[in-house]
This record gives sequence, C-alpha cells and structure tokens, in this order.
Amino acid sequence: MSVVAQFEIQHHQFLDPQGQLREPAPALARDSAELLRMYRLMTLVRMFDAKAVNLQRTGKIGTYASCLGHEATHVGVGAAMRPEDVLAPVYREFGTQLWRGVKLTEILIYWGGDERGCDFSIPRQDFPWSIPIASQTLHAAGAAMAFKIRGEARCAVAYVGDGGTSEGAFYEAMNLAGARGLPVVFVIVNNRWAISVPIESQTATRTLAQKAIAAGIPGVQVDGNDVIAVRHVVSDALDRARRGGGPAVVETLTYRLSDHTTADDASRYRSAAEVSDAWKLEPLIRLRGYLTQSGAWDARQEQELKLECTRQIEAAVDQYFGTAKPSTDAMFDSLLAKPTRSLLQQRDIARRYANRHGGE
Ligand SMILES: Cc1ncc(C[n+]2csc(CCOP(=O)(O)OP(=O)(O)O)c2C)c(N)n1
Ligand SMILES: [Mg+2]
Repeated sequence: MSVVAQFEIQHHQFLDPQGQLREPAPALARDSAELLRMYRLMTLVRMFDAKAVNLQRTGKIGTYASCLGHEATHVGVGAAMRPEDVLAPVYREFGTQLWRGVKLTEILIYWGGDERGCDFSIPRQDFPWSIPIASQTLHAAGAAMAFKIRGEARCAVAYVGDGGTSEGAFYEAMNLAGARGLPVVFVIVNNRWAISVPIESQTATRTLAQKAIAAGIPGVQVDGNDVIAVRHVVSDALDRARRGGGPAVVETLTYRLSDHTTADDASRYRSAAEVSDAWKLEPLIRLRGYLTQSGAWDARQEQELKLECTRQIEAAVDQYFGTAKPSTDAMFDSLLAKPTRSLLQQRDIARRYANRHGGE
C-alpha cells in the first residue's frame, strides 16, 4: 500500500472575536484608512439591511434576503476584487456589490420586483442576483473561460452558500475550472444554515473548502467574520488566478443572524442560545474594537457615521419611491437578446392585461 494523495486545509484568522490582532498579520492590518473604508461600508450594509427588512414588513418591497452577520465576508470580498473583475452573486451579497459601485436604490428596485434593479449602472459586466442556488458558479466559470481565451488579466468571483455546495452545478463548475485552469475564485459562504437545514445535515465533510481537492484546486478556510482575513485570503487567491495560477475555493465561516428571508421564521428550527452565541462573534463589534483600541475610531465618529448612513439610506429610499413603475414589457425584454415567438406572444398578452387594468 502507498499513499497517493494527502491534503490539508488551512484556516486563517487575524482578528479574534475581541478585536485583538493575532500576529503575524498582513500589512492591511496597519492600514487604518483602508480598514475604516471597510468599516464604514460594513456599517452602511448593516443599517441598510435593517431598513430593507422594515420596507418589506410595511409592504414597500417584496420578500427580502437579509445579510445580517455576513458583512465582513461581503465587504472583504468586494475590497479584494478589482473593478475589471466580474462578480456572480447569489441573493445576499449586496455588501460586495456596493463596494463595486452598485447603488442602494438599484438594490431596492430589484427587491421591489423590478428587473431594472439588475441593470447596474456600475459594474456593467457583473452578473445579476441569482435565486437558483449554485447556477451562478457555472456562469462564473464560463466568464473565466472567456477571460482566459481572450488573454485578459481578469478574474471571476462566484458566491455559493453551504447549501449550494451540495448542488451538481457547483461540482461541475469547480471541475471545469480545475481542468482548464480558469481564473475564478469560488467563495463559499458557510453561514451554517440552508434555510432550515443545518450544516451537520447538509454534508458529512469536515470542511467545505476540501470539496475543492477533488477538482484538483486549492481550498482554504477563513474566519468570515474577520474582514482582514477575508480580504487577505481572497486577494491572494485572485492574485494567483490573475497570474495564470488557476482557480481557488475560499470557505468563509460566518453565521446567518437573521431569518433566511422575510418569508421565514428561523425560531422554528434553531435555538435562541445558538443565535445569541453567534452574536458574540459578529463582525462589526470585532473590527470596531480593533479600530478603537488602535486609536483610529471613537464614539463621536461612530455617531457621525450612523447619521451619514441614515441620510444616504433615506435618500435611496426616496429615490426608490420616486421611480416610475416598469412597463410589463420589462420582464420579457431582459430575458433573451432575440425573444422567441412564444415570449413575444406572452408579452402581448401582458400588455393587453396591463391596458385593461390601468397599468397595474
Ligand atoms: C436550484 C435551487 N434549489 C432550491 C432552491 C430553494 N432554496 C432557496 S435558498 C435555499 C437554501 C440555500 O442555502 P445556502 O446555499 O446555504 O445559502 P444561504 O441562504 O444560507 O445564504 C434553497 C434550498 C433554490 N433557490 N434553487
Ligand atoms: Mg447557508
């Protein structure tokens, strides 16, 4: 007998839950200007998320998927990417999108049920939100294949949830990326739950990162509530991919502090004790603690930031309320470059229906 393959999965954390820095830490840990930029966006994400839940509760938007607790992962990944890269999100990752230039109003328009919310003014080449879980990993692998064929120094980043890693599409995307050495990074957001299915029932694997090994690509795990670690590890993976070193999988360990969506009641399947334990690890307190201890942040700045975020959010909500409704054509026109005959027939039926009902 001989051993023909062995592997190990590394776990990275620099900021512990108390906001203490573990050494050796990357240079980013001393760059307060950049850390503050990330902290500001994480705070905006947290506050906008709460507003979006309230807008759903008052009937102003449709079902909404909160990202409460995921802020460090989402902002860390956004900050690691370059503008020319391409993001293939699922449905929670607007923190990454905001870093890349998507507008708060566009996010509200999308969750208000309007396709135009996916037509981001910036970044034009990012993929829209994806509700079918894991399908976006294939889109990202396809985009990465195009970059490689064209000789462009760009990368694709695909998000996938812990639940999404059980889908065939995820394995197919990793396999293609590995076989062709594509410049794509798959970020698995392991928030421990796939609606009501806990990670323990989802898979028997010890880590989700090790799923990469079967595709011949490196997998690494990171504390997803530590924005320094997320950004550092994803930057490394992207740099390698950009230099022709091939794909990577990064598993970020975090927790979904909210319900799955506004249509869910998580208290029916998980304990209050588990959730309150998870709050002790959440990402904002941790980064704020570190910034405060290093003298880069204080209570007055915190208060001003919250006021500024409130102003920004209110302006975005006003703009959303002031956006004219789409015509019924919009949902058909954004589907295919060359609509099929049956799609055109459906568009006509919708037009007649809208005319009869005064555009409602
Ligand atoms: C292909 C597909 N199957 C089933 C669903 C229904 N569904 C919506 S969310 C979800 C769970 C996803 O969990 P996870 O991948 O962990 O992502 P999270 O919601 O935790 O971010 C499922 C099964 C879906 N959207 N798409
Ligand atoms: Mg999940």
